[in-house]
Parts: sequence; structure tokens; C-alpha cells
Amino acid sequence: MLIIQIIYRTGKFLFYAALLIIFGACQESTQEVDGKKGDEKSASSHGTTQPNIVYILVDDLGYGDLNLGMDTLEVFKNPFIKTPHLAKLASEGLVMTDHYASSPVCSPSRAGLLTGRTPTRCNINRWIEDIELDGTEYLRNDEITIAEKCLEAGYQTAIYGKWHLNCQDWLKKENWTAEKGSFPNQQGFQTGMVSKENPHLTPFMNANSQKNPGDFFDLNGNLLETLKGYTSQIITDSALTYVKRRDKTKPFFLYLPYDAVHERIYNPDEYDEMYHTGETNRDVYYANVTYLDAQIGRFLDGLKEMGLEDNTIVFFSSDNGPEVTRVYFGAWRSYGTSYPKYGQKRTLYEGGIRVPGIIRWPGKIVPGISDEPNSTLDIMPTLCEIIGVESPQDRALDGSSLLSHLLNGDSIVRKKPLYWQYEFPENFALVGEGYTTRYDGTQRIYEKERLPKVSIRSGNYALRGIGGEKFEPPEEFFMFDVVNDPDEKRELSRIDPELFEQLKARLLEIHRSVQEDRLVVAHQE
Ligand SMILES: [Ca+2]
Repeated sequence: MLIIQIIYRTGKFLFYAALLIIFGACQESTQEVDGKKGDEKSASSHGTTQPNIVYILVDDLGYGDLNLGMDTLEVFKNPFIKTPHLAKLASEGLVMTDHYASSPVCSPSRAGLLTGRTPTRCNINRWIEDIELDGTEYLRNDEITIAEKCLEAGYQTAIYGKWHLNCQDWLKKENWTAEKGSFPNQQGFQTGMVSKENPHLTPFMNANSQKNPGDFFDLNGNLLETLKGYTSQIITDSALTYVKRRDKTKPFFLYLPYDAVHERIYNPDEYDEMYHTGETNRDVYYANVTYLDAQIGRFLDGLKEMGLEDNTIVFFSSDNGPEVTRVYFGAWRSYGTSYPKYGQKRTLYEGGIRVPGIIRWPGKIVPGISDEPNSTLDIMPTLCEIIGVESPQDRALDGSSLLSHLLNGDSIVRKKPLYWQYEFPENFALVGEGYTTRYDGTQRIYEKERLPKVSIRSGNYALRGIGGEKFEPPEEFFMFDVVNDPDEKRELSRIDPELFEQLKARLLEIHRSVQEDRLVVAHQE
């Protein structure tokens, strides 16, 4: 396999020009490789050209929490946290410096990933609480998910990990099979094992944490007995068993939403003893990232041992930016960092939504680095194009297919800018030790007290909208160059008023459309 490292920050155009030249030069050998793989595939696997798909989503991992060991990158080089397996995945895949989650918090982010729709369109506006039953925010059955599209394309589907997309009573088994609902088997997942929310205490389950979790259900709604071990290890074990026992006549789509590195964090002793920063809680967080990395590495090794590495696309992403410590009871170890981006989980600054992103598809995607802005909302159209089905046509989708960018280095063509809406921003800066004390030794001074609730990104620029009643259009706007000004210090509306007005009009246009969709869902209640 041809390994190419693209020099980072040589400019986007140079990057694509280089990629195109390289692709032209290796076109012949790529086709040869594909031909060989085709033989192997028909001999050892499902015999179709459809690749297997693995989507690894981790929880609350910050933009600055990884060390991918790439000299050509200015980011993803945390000097303390060791993530060698993700570094290996990065060296074999495309590392995306400008990859975004669809929301700065868990539930909407997952809704956006699975549906390709701005989560506010689905009326999923904030994280869904364990204690809330029969609430109004859940992923409705009539939403179409990537798992359902995979079924349509002849895939088998599975999920192991955290669901966090409904507020119904999980202990009522009839809910799991009801027509109206948002349990995994109502959204296209055929088999698996899920936890409802995060690994912290709930009124129902007094044993849910990353250690010996007691809150996992099978997809028929049976509460599993307390599972021995740590959740990252348990999810990996389950995923490997699934892949081994799968129907080998069909490709598979496997969704792995790991619950690390969200509280309540626990690690095996040898990991807890790995770091010595002088703060035990910080050590435990760093160890949790490293333990997650090791378990993802074990899963990827398993794929390789089973001969599935070449015909499997692996996606890696995080659902939102890093948490800050002491936000709720039990959250003492959330020492993630969005460095060098401004903001954190729950905010629509870059640090709340920009997350690490990697895609590996051997022989198809040339390893390297992309700084093209993209989001988990792009996964629906991208996967549909890869697996050969039409993406949903009867509703608004907000992403674009990344396929020609991934395969050929083409720029991503977007009909509308990337857009985020989060009506419940909370400023936890003052308690955010994990964020304000940055690993370069500086103390972050959090200057902005008012947080945006709507944001768009277009080219190098982000427009942030602030104020207004809930779900009403924002009243004030601020524009930043988020490529050259990661701290978002230099407001540009007066520097380039024409662009500012253009972006404002685009933002308000999308806001109107999203609000119309949201009201349709909200009025169903
Ligand atoms: Ca999360």
C-alpha cells in the first residue's frame, strides 16, 4: 500500500494539487491492488464490492486529547497523553483537522450523526437525562438512520455502546418493540448491546460506571447482568465476537459508541499507575484516554487478524468537545482539553464542536491530512454513496457526501454552510480546570460571557449568533477566522462587512428552515 504523508499547512490548493498528481501517478497500481483484493474478498468474505463499515464514536474526547505522533501536524500532539493505536490508525488513514461533531452535547450529536440532519430539525435539542421518562425529546421512528440505509443496501447491522437517544422507560420491555420509539432495533440495528446514557448513577441502575457496568441491555430490552470488566474492554470484546460470528455472506455496519472518556471513569490499575502529573484525577483521565486507545487498537488488530482490514472502512470521531470538571456530582476527572481551540463541551465555539476525525480505507483513501471542513452530518450522504443507495430525499439533510474528497482529494461541494444550533449553552469556564489550565502551561482566560447558540462555518470563517428567545433567531452576530485565529479574539464584522452580511443571511435562512422542521415534530406531542 502506498503511504503518503502530505505536508501540513502548505496551503489547501497545494495539498489538493499534490494529491491529484499522486493519484494520477498511482492510478494503475491502485487498480491492480483493487483487483487482487477483489479475489481475496470473494474467496474469504461476502463476495460483494460493498465494504464493511465500522463507526467508532468516543464520548467527550477533546480536540487536544490525542497524540497522533505526526510531525507534519501542528495539532493532535498532546505532550502527555499516549495514544499509540490511534496514531497508527492515523498513519494509515486520512486525518481531518477540521472535522466537527453536529452538536456540542451527546444526544443531539448522535442524532445528527445517525440521521444526517441538524438535530434541532428532529427536535433533539439537549442531552436526554436518565431521570426523565416519557419526555418529548427522542429520535422518532420516522427519522431515517444510517443503520436503516445499510439494511436497505443488504448489510447486517450492530451496535455496542452508548445509545442516548431516548427518554422512554427502558425497564418497560414493550417500549423496545413499540412502533413509536427510538430504541436501536427501531432505528435499524439488528443486534448488539447498549447503555441508556452515560456511566454515572441513575435512579434505576445503581451499578453503572465504566467498571463492572450494570446498565447494559440487549436490543430486546433485557437488562444484562452486571458485566465484569471495563466498558471499553467489554465493548471491544463484544464487537470482536460479533464480527467473528457474523453472517459472512453479507457486509456489516458496526457502530461502536464507546462511553469513554465520559465520567464515571475507571481504569485497570496498570493504567492508573501510568501517569504522574501530580494530580491524581488528571492522571486517571489521561489513563482513561490511553485505555480507550488500547481497546480500539485491540479491535483493529482483531479486524486485521480476521483478514478484514482491507475491505473495511473505519471511521473515528468524538461526539463533542471535552467536559470540564465538577459540572455535576461525580465529574471530578474530566481533564480533557480542546487545545488550541477556544471553547469546550456545551459551547458553540470551536472547542465545543471541533473534534479529532480519522477515516481509514486501505487502497481507496490515500493516507494523509485534510483540512477541509466536514461534519458528522456528512456521514449519511457519504455512506449512502459508498453502499449504493439513495440518501433520504423526502426531508432536509444538512451534510454533503465526502466521497470524492476522500478518494480524489476534490473539494467538498456544499449547498449550504456547516451549521450548528444549541439553545442551552452554559458557561462553565470558572469551574473548568481541565480546560482553563492548558497543557502548554498557560492559564486560559475566558473572556466571553455570552455564548453563541447558532453558528455556521464557511471557508476559514465562522459566524456566531448570540441572544434572542429560545429557538428564535439570534440578535447579535460575530465573525471569526477560525483557521488563523483559534482563540477567536479578532472579531471581523467591520473588517469584511460584505462577507459578514452574506454569512448572516445564510445563517438566518438555515435557521428558518430548521425551525420549520422542529415545529412540525414539536407539534406532534
Ligand atoms: Ca458526549
